[in-house]
Amino acid sequence: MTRILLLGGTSEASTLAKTLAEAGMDAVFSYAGRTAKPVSQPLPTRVGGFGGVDGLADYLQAEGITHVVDATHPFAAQMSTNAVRACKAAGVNLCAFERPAWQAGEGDKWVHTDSIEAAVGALPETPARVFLAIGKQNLSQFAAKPQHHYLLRLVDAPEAELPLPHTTVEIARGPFDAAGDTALMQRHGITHVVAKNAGGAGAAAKLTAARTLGLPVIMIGRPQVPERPVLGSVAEVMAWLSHSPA
Ligand code: 3Y8
Ligand code: NAP
Repeated sequence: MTRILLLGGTSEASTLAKTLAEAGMDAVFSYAGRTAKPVSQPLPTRVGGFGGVDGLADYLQAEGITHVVDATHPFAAQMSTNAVRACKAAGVNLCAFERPAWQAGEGDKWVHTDSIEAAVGALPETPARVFLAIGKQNLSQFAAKPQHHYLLRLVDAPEAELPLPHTTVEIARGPFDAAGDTALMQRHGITHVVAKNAGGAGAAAKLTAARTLGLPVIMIGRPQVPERPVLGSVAEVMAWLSHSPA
């Protein structure tokens, strides 16, 4: 009997959750608990970490999970790594449901970097006005360049003091649209955009806005995760679920 654990937190996961619910499949949706009020899902939902690889392997066993779909974000590398290890240990089927990385197009001015630290290094020395649309988990690295004014877009208002001296905080949960991001970046006189190569539509608005405004984008490449089957559409995931052994 197929029982699915859907590791969520992205628009792809939400789309898949809807299809699984409509198909009446036995599935559990999982959030990390990173935001105060995550979007509700049409599936039974659990929130919070599993307790590392062993915690996840125990969960899979205890819940009789037969299939794990890792639809977390390409930058949720720890979760994805744990899922590979735990599913191997528990003998449970695993696939990733992931959107392709963005590619620079006509008129894009991208500077490719392979880490948050390299993105900090790619910022100029002379003071600039930087749209830092990478959430709140990696802000402290940018304290190495305090001379810039940072526009921060966060899902929840920060509890602790921010590690940067000159900031404007915008509280918003995507998905975002290009017109809104263009107006936002003009209003704040943005000169540089920093983005993670998330892929997908939900975070792409700022790239379209940067192209419109002729601004450079410092693009952070995806972290490495261990090999596992990667599918690119809901239809492929549904086919995988019906063809792989329960
Ligand atoms: C908690 C669930 C859905 C999912 C929507 C997508 C789209 C909107 C765009 C910008 C970039 C960023 C950030 C972003 C986007 C979607 C998707 C996506 C980027 C929620 C959500 C959770 C999170 C966690 C949050 C991180 C942060 C990253 C903000 C819900 C809204 C910057 C990633 O405050 C924090 O601690 C935020 C943490 C991880 C990255 C970071 O390192 O800070 N996402 N985002 C999930 C959980 O608990 O398991 O609250 O409803 C989901 C979404 N965020 O169902 O429609 O699919 O990508 N999320 C990035 O791309 O760089 C914003 O502002 O332009
Ligand atoms: P991460 O760094 O890869 O994971 C850190 C730990 O958080 C994991 O080891 C796990 O804890 C827990 N965790 C992560 N995702 C989980 C999930 N879906 N369900 C249960 N536990 C989870 O993850 P992250 O980058 O902080 O991402 C956290 C959540 O935000 C994920 O749902 C992800 O899809 C979503 N998100 C992240 C980004 C991003 O830029 N990173 C963007 C959009 C959405 P244990 O080890 O205790 O199991």
